[in-house]
Amino acid sequence: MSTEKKISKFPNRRQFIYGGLGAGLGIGGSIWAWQQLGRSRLSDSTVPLKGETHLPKPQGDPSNPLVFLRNFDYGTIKQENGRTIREFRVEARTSTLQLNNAVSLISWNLNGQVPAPTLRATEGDRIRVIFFNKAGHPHSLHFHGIHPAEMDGVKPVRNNQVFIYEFDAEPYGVHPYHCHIAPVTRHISKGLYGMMVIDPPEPRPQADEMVMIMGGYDVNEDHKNELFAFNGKPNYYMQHPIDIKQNQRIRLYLLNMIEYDPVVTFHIHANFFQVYPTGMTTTPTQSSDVITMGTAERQILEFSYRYPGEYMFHPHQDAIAESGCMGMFNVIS
Ligand SMILES: [Cu+2]
Repeated sequence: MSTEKKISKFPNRRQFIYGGLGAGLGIGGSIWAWQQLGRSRLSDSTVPLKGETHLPKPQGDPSNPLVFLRNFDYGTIKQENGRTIREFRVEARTSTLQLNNAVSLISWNLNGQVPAPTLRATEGDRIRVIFFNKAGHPHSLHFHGIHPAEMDGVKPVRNNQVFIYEFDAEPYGVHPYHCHIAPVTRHISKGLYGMMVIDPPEPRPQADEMVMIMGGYDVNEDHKNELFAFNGKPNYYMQHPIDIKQNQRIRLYLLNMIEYDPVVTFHIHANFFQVYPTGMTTTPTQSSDVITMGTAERQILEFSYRYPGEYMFHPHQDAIAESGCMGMFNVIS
């Protein structure tokens, strides 16, 4: 099929973004105006209380980006031969993902959610991931980290088969995991990716912790992304700003899983963050308000907001931001 024919059949990036909203609203130039439409806030912000070491688990559907944001799966803890085992159960599925009012996508996912659950352990634990492929065709799970070749997750797990990935949680840091079946671009951009957080043996100081994973969607299968998102849903955090508290330390586990576009930045408004590269340090190495990340690169960023109000965050590739990778912090006094 010729490229021209494909283009004429499918809406362009701008049409994807504005989707069902655009048609009825006569959008001219202001992205701001429509972002106000349908805006609502969920009241499930989870901020640590003084003296609290373990945050309550956010309630609700983890495919809701506001729930996903602060939802960490610590697995089922078992003791075997004096070691702590963290056992995770995940299931590959194929299901429809509604990206906006007009656009949906057949996603390949874990447990029905894009991104996949955020797995969390402490360095030195043993991680056991029981992977059941019910997606209809072969997938795998490839974890970044240090492990033997047979646990590297590049071999296909066929439909209706189970594979158990087991390895030591090392090194501490923020690591992606994803399907590694060719073409990997397609398997990742359709949703089979997530984050694994490995905490250092000495825990990091208390903070309001959140996960943000940047992803892209090649909706018309032209090997380019038409839509982008933080945590799966384009523009979700513009329509549902993330409540945070004034002067509260935010710890952001940030991962870039955008295929096709090799590099993005991440920028926060009206503030600076401290950078812990790959999450592999316990002291920051630099401060900035913008950081550059290739695909699969990740960082821990820490910051707090001095003044109440609403502040955008987004890649500073503004075409990507304007195609769904945009969000807002709502700082509450
Ligand atoms: Cu796959």
